[in-house]
Parts: sequence; structure tokens; C-alpha cells
Amino acid sequence: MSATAVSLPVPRIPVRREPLRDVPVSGDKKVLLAAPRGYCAGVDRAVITVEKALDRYGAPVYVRKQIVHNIHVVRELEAKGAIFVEEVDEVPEGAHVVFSAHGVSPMVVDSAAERGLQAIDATCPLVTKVHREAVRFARDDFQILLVGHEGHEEVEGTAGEAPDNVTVVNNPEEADTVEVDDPSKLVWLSQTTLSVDETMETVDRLRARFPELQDPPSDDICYATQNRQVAIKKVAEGADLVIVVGSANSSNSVRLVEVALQYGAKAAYRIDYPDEVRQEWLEGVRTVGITSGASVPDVLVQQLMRELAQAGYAEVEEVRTAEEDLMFSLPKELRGDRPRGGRGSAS
Ligand code: 0O3
Ligand code: SF4
Repeated sequence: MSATAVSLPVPRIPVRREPLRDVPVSGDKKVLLAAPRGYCAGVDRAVITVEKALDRYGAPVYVRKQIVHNIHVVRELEAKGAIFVEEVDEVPEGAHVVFSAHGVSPMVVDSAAERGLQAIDATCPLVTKVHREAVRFARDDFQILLVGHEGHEEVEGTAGEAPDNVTVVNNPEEADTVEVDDPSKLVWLSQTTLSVDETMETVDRLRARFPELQDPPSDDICYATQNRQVAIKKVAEGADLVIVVGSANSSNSVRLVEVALQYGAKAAYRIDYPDEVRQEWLEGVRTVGITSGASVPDVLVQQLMRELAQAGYAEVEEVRTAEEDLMFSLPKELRGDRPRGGRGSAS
């Protein structure tokens, strides 16, 4: 069977062909640049995993689902010889397949093995941690309320570890209606890339109904998601406009737009590429806040800043709320012959 690549329009047609114009506003124009932003340790590891698999085994290397939810990253890896598929049954028998950073359920691992595929698991270790929690609580006969978005790959993977025990709670409203078998054997876990504030609201509403609800052993919303939200909150307080670089299917990127609006930005938009910024967004705007999701290479932010500089937003102030230096080792199949680091950092 031939593989079905994720369909991408190639080459990409620019959205706006004219450069942004430098239109005067009252006062000085300025950019507030959030830090941390961009690549997290799990994304860095996953992207290097595909690159290194290509170096080592040669093209094509198959990848189940988008390795991370960023269209630019997917395009770049496709150009290097990666083939993105929806399911492992699209991969030729015996070939190498990389599982995406969002994780897979045991059913996917089994299907790949049955097909004789050589699987390389790029699941972020912090997602794997949540999988382990699900397995452990299911073994102890708990019902697991998994706060997260139904249909998101990470939620499918985590729920797949214990399908009989997991109930997905999509939002605070669902906390008021979710049905529970035994309120004394109940724990909540979550997707790693949610809004911290909204998740806490969901949990508060769950606990109001089920006081014995247990917390996860440690935060499931990961350090990178939390740090990017803290930074954009600070930026949003002083920004007329916030621009978030990130793809539409990137949960953590979309959350950054919501958080910016909740914390005072007068307007906030998500873009994949800098040419999506519209001239009218800048009308009367003195201060532009910028951030990017955990799956976004910083080169896109640098391009955005160059375009904004042409429109008079040349002064840039970094708003840093945390330092990050976490790195994960590569999947065991690929350890050994290429130094790590120096890519996609937040600063
Ligand atoms: O989970 P999300 O849609 O935010 O995924 P991204 O954009 O690929 O970001 C990386 C997060 C991840 C791989 C799982 O936590
Ligand atoms: Fe891992 Fe967090 Fe990055 Fe997801 S956002 S890949 S959990 S570090």
C-alpha cells in the first residue's frame, strides 16, 4: 500500500505580498517579546529525532501524525524526506516509523509491531509521565477524569492506556455533568498543554461535586506550557495587540491567544507565518506583544520582528519571566553521534 502524506499546499503562496506600512500612532512604537517562548525540550527532541533518523537510515522516514503541531516544521521535514502518515497501516512493512511528540496508545504500538515496523518513539517524556500515571491509577481501580480535549492526539494516547477507566472532561461546564461510578476512587489527570487557569476552574468544579477527588502526583500541565502562559500574561498587561506564532491545531499556541485576551491585551491573533499579519491590526497600536507556542521555531519570530520593524516597531523589550535549560536525551535507537542543543531556544 502506498503512503498518504499529510496534504500540504506546496509551494506556499504568501498571504500578504506588500510589506507592512509605517503608519504614525500617538506615542512611540514598541515590541514586548515574551520569554520563554517557542521550542520546549520535548519538541526539540522530537524534531531532532526525525532529522537524525533521516541521517541514519536515509529517506524516507515515516512519521505517524505531525511530529509536532507546526506546519512550518512539518514542511521542512517533508523537504528533507520525512513522510507524514495518519496511521501505521500506511507505512510499508519493515520501514522505520517515528511516533509523534504527543504520544500514542498501546494499540498503536502493537499495530506497528504486528506490521514489523521499526518504531522510534518521540513521545515527550513529560507526556509519557502522564501515561504512567494513568496506568498506575487504573491498576488501583480508580476512575480517571482526564481533563483535556477529546480528539487531540495526546488525549487519545493517554486515554488509550486505560480505556475502561478514563473519562475525558473537555471543559469546566462538563465538570458539572460528568458521571462518576465511585466518588471515593477518583483522580484527575490532564493533557500537558492546557490553560492552567481553565484547568483549575474545571478541577474546582469537579471537587465541589466530588470532595474526595485526588490530585495527580505532580503537575501534568508541563513546565513549558506554564512558563509560556506566565510570560504572555505579563506581556498582555501592556500590549495593545498580541501576536502568537503557532499553528491552528497547536493546543498550547491557541491557549496563548486566549490567555493574552484574558490578561488585558486589546486584541490577540494567532499566525503561522509573518505575512499573515494584516495592516489593519496595527491601526492605533503602540505596543505589540509577541510570543510563540512550544512547537514553533524561533526563526519565524525573528522574521515577524523584521517585518514589524519595517512598520516602525523597531524597539524591542524582552519580558522574561523564567529561565529554561531542560533537555531530554534522544530515543535510545538514535543516541550517540550528534551533539544536542543550540536550536530553537527561548532566548
Ligand atoms: O499539544 P499541542 O497541540 O500544544 O502540541 P504542539 O503544538 O505540537 O506542542 C508540543 C506539545 C506536545 C508535543 C505535547 O505536549
Ligand atoms: Fe513535552 Fe511540555 Fe513540550 Fe509537550 S509542551 S512536548 S509536554 S515539554
